[in-house]
Amino acid sequence: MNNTTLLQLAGAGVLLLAGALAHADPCKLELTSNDQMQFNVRELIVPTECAEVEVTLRHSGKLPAKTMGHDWVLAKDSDMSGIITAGLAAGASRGYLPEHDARIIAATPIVGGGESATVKFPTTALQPGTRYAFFCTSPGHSTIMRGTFKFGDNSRLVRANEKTG
Ligand SMILES: [Cu+2]
Repeated sequence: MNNTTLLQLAGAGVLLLAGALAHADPCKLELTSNDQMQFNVRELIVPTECAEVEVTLRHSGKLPAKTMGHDWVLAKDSDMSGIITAGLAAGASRGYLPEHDARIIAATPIVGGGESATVKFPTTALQPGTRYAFFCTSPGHSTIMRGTFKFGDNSRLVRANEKTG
């Protein structure tokens, strides 16, 4: 084996590594929330090939859950305001989420600064082409902390899941 071959092998290794990073599991999504009451993405897209979706919500801030807690809730767009109202009625002790509410497709618990939470759910409840929303149910947050969730629409997958800052 001469030096050129070794260099080629090393180069191939780097390419393989880059490929693995670029093609991270599209069924596992991650988003971040902060002390400024923001999610870092406005749109999440899951390809229809996913039988199960895993969403991890991180809180990159310092404020505790009591004052700046966030959750990640998924529902049909048309169910969002009803869930938020019911969540307010449920109150802080229930994490601002109504119990046993069939409209909620998935939800994480509320996290404070430095914490994270993960939720896994099957895609059997999702239909391609339906407009879904993700949002935070902490009081007043959903006016800013909301986004669109799509099942399918693979052509826009890479761009949409890119973090916006
Ligand atoms: Cu929030």
